[in-house]
Amino acid sequence: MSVSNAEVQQIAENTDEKDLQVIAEKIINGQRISFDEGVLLFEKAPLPYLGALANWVREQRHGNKTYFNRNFHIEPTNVCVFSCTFCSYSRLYAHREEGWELSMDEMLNIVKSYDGKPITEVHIVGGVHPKMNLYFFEELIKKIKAHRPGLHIKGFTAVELDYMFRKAKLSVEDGLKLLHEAGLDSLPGGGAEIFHPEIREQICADKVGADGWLFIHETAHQLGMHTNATMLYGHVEKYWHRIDHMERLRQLQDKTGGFNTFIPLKFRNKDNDMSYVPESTVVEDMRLYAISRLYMDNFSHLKAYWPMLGRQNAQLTLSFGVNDLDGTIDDSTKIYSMAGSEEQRPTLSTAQLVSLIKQVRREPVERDTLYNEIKNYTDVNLTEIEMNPAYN
Ligand code: V47
Ligand code: SF4
Repeated sequence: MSVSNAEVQQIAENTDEKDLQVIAEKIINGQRISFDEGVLLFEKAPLPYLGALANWVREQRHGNKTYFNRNFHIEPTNVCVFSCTFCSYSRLYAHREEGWELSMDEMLNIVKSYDGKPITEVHIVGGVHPKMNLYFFEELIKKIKAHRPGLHIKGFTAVELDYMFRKAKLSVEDGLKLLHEAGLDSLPGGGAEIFHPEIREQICADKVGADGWLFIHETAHQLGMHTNATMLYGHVEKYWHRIDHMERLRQLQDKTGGFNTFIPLKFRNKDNDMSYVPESTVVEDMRLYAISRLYMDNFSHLKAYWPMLGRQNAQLTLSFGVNDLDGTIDDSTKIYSMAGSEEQRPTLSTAQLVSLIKQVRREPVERDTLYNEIKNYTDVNLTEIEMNPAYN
């Protein structure tokens, strides 16, 4: 699996295209590639070239280590005041009887159902419900922390937060402080989609724009919270929109260093207003992951969200720059199954996730949300994991 410096050098020299040679040299010498070079990679670079370079960078940083965590999701509601055209999941407030809304107790019961299990994170994300306000979620966070203080709460996209703060007439800083003090530990990366207004107008015209999204994340970083960043790709955007998106994130990361991981999300086209748009091919997906690894040089981690890609494609990404496969999750995640993802019941046991990683000769390492290592499973055999309650 490992690619040596000499082999990468050879790939760079074997390329007929002079500009691709220059880019490869830059990457090997640890220099940053430019906006135009990023676009050129999308336009011209062959898959083996991208794979070799991205894999080399990944192995320089992380060797064979492939991270995962143990988490579960709470989706408080799919009722949403917004109407993103790619979304298969939400129901407008006017049709809320078709959607779901969990009560405080129902959400706490989900948390309690994991009592005694070695889960380290809860990921809370959902639609933007006009009646579930900032103070409702403040109370939820406090109750979760009171029940299980050690559980890391990663919750609420910048879209949900922007709406809650505006409705409560609080500044971003005051709103974030309130939730942080209640026990919110970090922010997930959702709602970023594609930052450029030309695309946002077509796919999510009515929700917070790029500047608002970036400002919320910057403010969270200033308050000492870590956050993630996503990019919804493979629909109506052009290559340069993708690089524009990555460039804005790269600049903010230079400024704050507060992003944990970059998560490209493949657009799935089932049952939404963009069903006429064909989905990207696996080759395009792998090229995208590799270019993300090469362009986002100040993001330590690149995550493939396996429920979206499917297990086998997620395994493939581990040769195209990815070093994280998200978590074991559970079967309550509806955002992707409703959009037509490979995984109708996205749940993997620890043994299954470890086995996926081992099958492609990588080292499975359980981490917490902030990438502190919890356990390296390289030398643990699968039967031991299946039989030992401490792992499950
Ligand atoms: O912002 C919605 C995406 C995101 C579709 O931070 C779709 O660890 C594809 O951000 N096809 C929310 N994607 C989920 C999210 C996330 C997921 C996993 C991990 C983390 C993290 C964050 O889901 C939305 C949107 O970009 N999404 N509909 C669709 N049809
Ligand atoms: Fe609402 Fe999020 Fe769906 Fe947009 S993507 S409609 S904000 S749930």
